[in-house]
Amino acid sequence: MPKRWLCIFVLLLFCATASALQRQPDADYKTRREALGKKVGGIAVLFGSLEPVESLYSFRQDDDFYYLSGWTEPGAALLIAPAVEAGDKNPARPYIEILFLPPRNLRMERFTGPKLGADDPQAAKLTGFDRVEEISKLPQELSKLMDGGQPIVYTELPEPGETSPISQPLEFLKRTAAFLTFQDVKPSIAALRLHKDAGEISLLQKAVDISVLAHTAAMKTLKPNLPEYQISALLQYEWERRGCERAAYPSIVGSGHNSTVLHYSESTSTMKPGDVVVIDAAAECSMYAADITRTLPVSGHFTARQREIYDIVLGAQQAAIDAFQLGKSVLYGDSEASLTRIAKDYIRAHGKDLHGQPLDQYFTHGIGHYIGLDVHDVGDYKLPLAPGMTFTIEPGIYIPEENLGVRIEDDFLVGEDGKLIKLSAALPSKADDVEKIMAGK
Ligand SMILES: [Mn+2]
Repeated sequence: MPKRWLCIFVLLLFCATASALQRQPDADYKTRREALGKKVGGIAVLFGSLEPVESLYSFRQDDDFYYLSGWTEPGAALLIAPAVEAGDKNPARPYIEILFLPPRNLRMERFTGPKLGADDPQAAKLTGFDRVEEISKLPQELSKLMDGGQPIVYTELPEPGETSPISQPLEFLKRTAAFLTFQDVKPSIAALRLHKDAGEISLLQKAVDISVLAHTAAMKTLKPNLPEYQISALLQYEWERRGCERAAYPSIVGSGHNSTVLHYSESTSTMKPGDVVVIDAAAECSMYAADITRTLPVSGHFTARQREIYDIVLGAQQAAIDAFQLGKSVLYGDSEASLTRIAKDYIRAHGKDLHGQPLDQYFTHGIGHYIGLDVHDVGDYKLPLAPGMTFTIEPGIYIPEENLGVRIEDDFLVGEDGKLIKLSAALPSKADDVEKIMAGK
């Protein structure tokens, strides 16, 4: 097939699958835009991801832009200006929001599929924004809002030396509206994203549920002498056939010594009888990422030593769950409120390595991380866990000398009532239950 036709074919394939994305009601995104306007107390401008040029990688919208817009087409921008009360020097101004869309390129649309233009009479209705304009109008709309006010714009600033996708549109704005100064809006958006609304929780639950089905299929399929990549491929198949866009992160299927390598993702070894395999894999569905790990015995039964280590890891996870206190517990640190410390203390108090040394030296990462639009989601880790926050609890012990790594990872939500909810409870984690599923019982 000539390269060009292959290219069109692949793009059509992408367009056909992208429609599975489930969007929250328009009002949810608007609520977030209004909240951001209030939070920064000034004008915010955000840019979505740009269309990949000459690239067959599928387009994925920027997380922050998606969070505020639910918009999945490339090259867009948005502007939010909170309502201002009348003062000595300025008249009152209502809340303003505008979505800016790139001009349509009909030649490119033959490759990438039809796009919405700002001149479409349905544009506001289709996007849920009060107003939709062409992106060339952005500087002019900004200067209208700056009348007599502070010329500060809250936007996403790249870190010094970083060439992020944001740099390009930001440079455009700096050139065309030289009177402006810029402040970083990322921390304000991160603070909003940390607390998930009901719609986000149900999307995240769907990603978790489908990941659980994929793990269950892996448990039933695993047997000695399979290459790791066959399990990796099976997982991918299980979530894509249920409409999820992609893996939330590169799947880890690591057996034997590979089970002790935290981010092993080659999946090229053959799984040997008597070894364990760490499967850390989950789906991204409608932009939300799950994150689940199970450790399985390749032959279907844990050895006594494997089960001993397995039970310590599971016990450490349970200790962290039991220690959870609303408004007090944090994920990291050495304080008594830290769930990492609780798990570490548990591991230190239970079991030894081959030299009689405590096992906590083999727990080489933190207890977990926030999950959401990003698998390592944004948010301040110093804040105590509060309602609407979603995160993993994933202790592990990795002993290279014994070719033995065990990690057990589940996804959690702090509910409105302040109780911890295990979103991935449908996937068993007790050693006996795992062996039963593997035996087909
Ligand atoms: Mn994780």
